[in-house]
Amino acid sequence: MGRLVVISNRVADPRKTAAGGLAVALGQALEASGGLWFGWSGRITEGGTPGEGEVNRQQAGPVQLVTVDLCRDDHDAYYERHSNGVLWPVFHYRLDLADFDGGSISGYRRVNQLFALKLKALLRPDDLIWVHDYHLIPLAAELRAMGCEQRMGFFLHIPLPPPLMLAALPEHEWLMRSLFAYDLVGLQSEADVTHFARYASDELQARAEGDHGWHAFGKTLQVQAFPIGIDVDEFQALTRQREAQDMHDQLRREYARRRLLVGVERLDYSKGLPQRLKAFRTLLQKYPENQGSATLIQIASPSRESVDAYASLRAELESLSGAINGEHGELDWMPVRYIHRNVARKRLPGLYRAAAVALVTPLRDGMNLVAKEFVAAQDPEDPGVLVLSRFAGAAEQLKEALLVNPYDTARTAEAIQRALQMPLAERQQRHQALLQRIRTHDVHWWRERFLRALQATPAQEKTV
Ligand code: ADQ
Repeated sequence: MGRLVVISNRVADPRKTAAGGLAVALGQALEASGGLWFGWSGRITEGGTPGEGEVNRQQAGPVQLVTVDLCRDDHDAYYERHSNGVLWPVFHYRLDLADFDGGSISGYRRVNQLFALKLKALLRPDDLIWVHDYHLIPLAAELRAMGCEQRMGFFLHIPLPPPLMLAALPEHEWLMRSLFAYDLVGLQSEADVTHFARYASDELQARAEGDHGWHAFGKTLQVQAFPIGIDVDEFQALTRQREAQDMHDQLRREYARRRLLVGVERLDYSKGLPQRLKAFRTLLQKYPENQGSATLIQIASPSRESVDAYASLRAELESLSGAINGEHGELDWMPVRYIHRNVARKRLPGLYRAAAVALVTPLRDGMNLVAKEFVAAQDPEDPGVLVLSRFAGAAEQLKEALLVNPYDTARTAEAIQRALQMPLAERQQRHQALLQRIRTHDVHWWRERFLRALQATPAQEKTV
């Protein structure tokens, strides 16, 4: 294999312990090939010139980290207004939250061009290029326009919506056509692949070719589902470490006679947090045996706070959790512990393992790694139960979870009650099956399968 070049909006140093499973998994692949990781530095320069940015280089073992600073205008237009203000909501089926007027296709394109220009100077002819996520969809098209002929693959971490919804984007044809500059496009689920197929044939008049190919604009693009996984071994090792054990023991002591439920995510409207709190409130109302016992620890770390929809979601959650505690709380017990902060990655497995039930109930999610981490962290002798939204990509794989429609408050509450009451033998059985699935389809399987498929794409004319 040639050198691997990974491009993503943010670049992580794979050697840092705080790095998540994905950074570690990509880091390993980069290390093996002496690779390059390229992206935004996270720095915003005030008063810089749009379309220009300083390049920073750092060596992390055998991996070269190269990042570009963005000026304030570029950052706001590309990252905040277009990627997070328009693409994120539309791809998550939330047309009502997309700020179409605030979007900036020109800023989005300008930064992709800037990245392409800076990256091109570093590329070798036999590099294998792997671009990540919705911020960088047109990157390959920009590189091709500059004459780059390397094999290029793209992985979309978020869902791909149905054609009708995609067409809400004013530039949907341009955006989807730009995917054909890649050799391989990876999506999270079969549902996403179906959406691509319908869009490609109906809107782009693409013709199916072979098992996964789509022919249009004089070239063939391979499109396949590569459901992302976690590093199960790494996560289980984390579960055995002191920080996680201390967290677990402390919670088990504190909740010795109570039942613990847990939710962990970034505070994001795609994660279904208000709906989850409402289902939890219904659980307390409808099944009074949970009064004084069932406690929901909801961690929602700050995210994208400058986008309006996130600020109002935060206010809604604060008011809902306050209302539930006001209605149901007792002098010595509060039903909701809502925490608007990050939890150290090393403590997370302890929190998962102490919980009887995990509530992973997004309204829409590309995959959802928290669901898989929860399964990995359980004690197989006495495992907790996963309540999972059918709208998470993970639901295609994790069939043994209790699948719910998070918009259906009463039935979600019913499923939570069922989870709380599930007999040990059933919990063990379900957990064993789930663990098997996340083990077989872990992050290494995902990465290797993608890279093998990318290398196997047919050589062809590279311009689009
Ligand atoms: P996210 O939307 O960020 O990822 P997710 O898949 O759940 O969602 O991954 C989040 C990661 O961050 C997990 O490893 C989790 O442990 C950690 N995390 C989340 N909240 C945290 C908190 N409050 N404190 C500490 N750690 C926290 C996007 C897509 C997903 C897709 C992933 C990977 O939206 O659908 O699964 O990319 O492709």
